[in-house]
Amino acid sequence: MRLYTFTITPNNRKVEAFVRHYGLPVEVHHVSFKDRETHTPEYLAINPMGRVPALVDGDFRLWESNAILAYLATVFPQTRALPTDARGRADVDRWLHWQSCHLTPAMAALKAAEERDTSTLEPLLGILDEQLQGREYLLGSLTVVDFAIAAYLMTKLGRQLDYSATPRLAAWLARMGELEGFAATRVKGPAHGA
Ligand SMILES: N[C@@H](CCC(=O)N[C@@H](CS)C(=O)NCC(=O)O)C(=O)O
Repeated sequence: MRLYTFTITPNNRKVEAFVRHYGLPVEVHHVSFKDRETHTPEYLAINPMGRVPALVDGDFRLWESNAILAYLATVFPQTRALPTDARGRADVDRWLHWQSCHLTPAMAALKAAEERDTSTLEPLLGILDEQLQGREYLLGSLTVVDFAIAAYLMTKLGRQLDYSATPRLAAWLARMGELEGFAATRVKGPAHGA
């Protein structure tokens, strides 16, 4: 199994951190954007979007970071990072879609904005804080959802946010940062992805 990745962006880091946290037997290949590796015919045959991350497992090629997380957690059930009952799985899907459809666009808009208007993002942080009431991780025990969401809040922008009104979220984020996978994928300096 081979993972094509570029650690410093959150969609890549979430998968790479997952692989490293559980010590999964996945070969991690860091692509070279400088060499336009993701636009070669060979890579476009893996991911026609020309983006990372992408996973190759035999003749199976998978792209979209959250789909990759769910696949890895399914193929390696010892991770116990993906509930198998219908409601548990739906709960995971809910939060993975929420990250893609709400958290990521809100953070992208904030990054693009000239003014630092956090009014769209703040309620989302509040929802996460509420979800963490009485829970160590977002769904109770550690799941793919924690990796998907924490990777965004660990970006340069995420680290600059004010978490004083969301102490449970701040504590969870600190716990996530200490996990082996996120510690191993920490990138220092201004290149840290957004
Ligand atoms: N929704 C996709 C986003 C993938 C994506 O946009 N990857 C970016 C890095 S985070 C990329 O490869 N950018 C390079 C490019 O657009 O050429 C996912 O979650 O995997």
